[in-house]
Amino acid sequence: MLATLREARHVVVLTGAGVSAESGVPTFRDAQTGLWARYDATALATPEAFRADPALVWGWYEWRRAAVLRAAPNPAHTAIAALAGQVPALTVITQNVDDLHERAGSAPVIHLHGRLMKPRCFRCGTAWRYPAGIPDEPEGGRRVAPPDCPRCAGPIRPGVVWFGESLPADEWQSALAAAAGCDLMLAVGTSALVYPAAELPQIAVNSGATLVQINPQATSLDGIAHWNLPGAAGITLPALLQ
Ligand code: BV8
Repeated sequence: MLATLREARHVVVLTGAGVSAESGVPTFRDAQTGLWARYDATALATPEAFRADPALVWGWYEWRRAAVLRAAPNPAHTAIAALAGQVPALTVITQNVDDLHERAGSAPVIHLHGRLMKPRCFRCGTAWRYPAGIPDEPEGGRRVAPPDCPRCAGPIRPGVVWFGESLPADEWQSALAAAAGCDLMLAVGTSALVYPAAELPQIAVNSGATLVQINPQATSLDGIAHWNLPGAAGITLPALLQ
């Protein structure tokens, strides 16, 4: 496999929530904690949920934002950032909404599902900025009313792509092109359950690329990956890429 890595002209790294797990950021499908244990994350990450109870959804995102602000990039993020200097072309595609790839030095990063740190108005789309500091974690189940948009008084929403919302067209087209044009894809820490992102590994394999999966659990990618490395990303990736 290392030979493949050394010979690769264009490497794509596709990450999911598992790449941030060792940074202490909860994954989407691990048991949620506290208040959130009662909720299915996919039920909270929708525009309908936000319309129905904006304070509940905003509170959940404030809890997650606090976790991201308290987190630091882990060795997986660092190894991915270092890869940029080791291969002719590297494309980092993430399903995650945190900024840990950027804080580890990866740039640019294709964020298929938006960015937590880029809030905007739910009604008029005006960009908004979080106040400085780390929010109190409404772990105890406190609802937190979202701020009002300074322009139209609509509610501010997280800058993420919710279920039922389309992916940003430019990001998706760039991800498709990279998957179809790479000769090696590392799929790191994703359950490959969310579409259309979950289509990217198959697109890469169909285009002749080698697919390497890094995940301690089995996923639907096991059947198409050329290499399944059943380990934690923060341990497996540095060992693989050193
Ligand atoms: C859309 C932002 C058009 C919010 C997220 C087919 C085609 C198109 C759409 C669909 C389709 N089938 C179904 C759909 C609808 C839907 C969908 O996919 N539903 C799922 C539930 C079946 N898709 C959509 O709605 C998408 N929109 O297609 O637009 C459209 C428009 C209208 C109507 C229809 C279609 C939008 C999807 C984006 C949703 N937003 N995030 C937020 O973050 O709050 S997705 C969310 O799930 C996160 O981004 C997360 O990253 C992502 C995927 O999950 P994973 O990253 O894989 O995380 P997960 O917890 O599942 O797994 C973690 C993995 O890590 C595990 O395997 C674990 O073993 C592993 N792990 C743990 N620790 C480690 C580790 N690995 C390595 N090291 C470790 N230490």
